[in-house]
Amino acid sequence: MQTRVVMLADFDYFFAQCEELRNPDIKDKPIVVGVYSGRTEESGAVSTSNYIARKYGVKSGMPLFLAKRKLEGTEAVFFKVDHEYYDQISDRIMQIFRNYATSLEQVSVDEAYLDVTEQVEGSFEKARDYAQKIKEDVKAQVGISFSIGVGPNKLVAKIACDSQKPDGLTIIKPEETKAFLAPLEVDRLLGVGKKTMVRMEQMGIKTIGDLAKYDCQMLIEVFGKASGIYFHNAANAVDNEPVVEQGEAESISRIGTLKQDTCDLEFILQKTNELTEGVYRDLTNRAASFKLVSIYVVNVDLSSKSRSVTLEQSAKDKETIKRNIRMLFEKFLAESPLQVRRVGVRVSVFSKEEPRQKQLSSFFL
Ligand code: TTP
Ligand code: CA
Repeated sequence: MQTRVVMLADFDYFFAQCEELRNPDIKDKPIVVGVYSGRTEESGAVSTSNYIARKYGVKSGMPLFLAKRKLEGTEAVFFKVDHEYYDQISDRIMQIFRNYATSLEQVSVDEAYLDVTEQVEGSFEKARDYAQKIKEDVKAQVGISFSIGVGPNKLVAKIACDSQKPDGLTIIKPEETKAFLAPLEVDRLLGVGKKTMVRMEQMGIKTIGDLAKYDCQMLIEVFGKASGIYFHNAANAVDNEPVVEQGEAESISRIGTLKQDTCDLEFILQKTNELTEGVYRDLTNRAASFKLVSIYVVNVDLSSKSRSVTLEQSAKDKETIKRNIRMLFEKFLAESPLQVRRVGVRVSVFSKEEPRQKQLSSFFL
């Protein structure tokens, strides 16, 4: 197989940078973007903050009152999340990326993989200038900075990107991958959570280098076949996952109208559980698995919104759909004051049995 050149672009302190973009005069102040739960003026959590606020110890997920306390005496500015605006900025950047890549895989609102092998003729030397050009183009057209990691596959590109932020550009050539990964702790690998990390530590595995040397058969015995092989390959920087356009996934969805307009989570979930049954029936008929779960909401004022979550590993079961739908609605209701009229459930499907098809219909039609 030809050596690939894969990039991961990850926008810097994204929501907060978007706020800086439309309020340039506050660029030098700490900026916090939060989700306000609405219970009291102060209740809610930090979505993200700019790097100035991070210096004071502000972190994503932290309660807002704590962030306020840490920033006391500064000229900190607080914003409420505005997903619609961030999505627009994100879409504009993704469109620019399309001009630079053979395939583009958007993994979240602020992250995308680009396969640029052809464009740089497989050369990691050329990739540096190329990445720089993409950064400059986006900066000039949209005004947003981001970090880029470049590697021979998605796994290395992602860890390279994380290693230097903000405005980073980290290139790991194929011959450097193992030495680059070796000293890092195992939890830098996707799929190694707290529990796995503890288990590995008991086995004497602390770094990715330790894991790379560990007997693959033993890993299979402890973690099962799929995970054992995955950990072994990942630690050895082996990852053949292609950069796949999200649009190539076909989706299964159901939409329905609630008996009454509401903001009540459990009432909404009764409806989405019904809809999930239909989605699940189609899913099993096609023997398909999914990696993306989405909700669709039509509010009383007829405005519509959607929210999605990408799973770390593809799934096939109903419970995973329900659990993620609940999580998405919990988040959504905490952010949106409007009553809900119609709701939809969607999974994006990757079918093993059939060849991938282009998306057949637009969202929820
Ligand atoms: P991240 O890429 O994790 O963070 P970031 O872009 O703010 O900062 P950086 O990449 O420079 O470290 O997340 C992307 C966006 O997702 C972020 O701007 C806000 C949102 N987000 C949340 O809403 N809650 C969270 O807990 C996290 C981690 C992110
Ligand atoms: Ca980011």
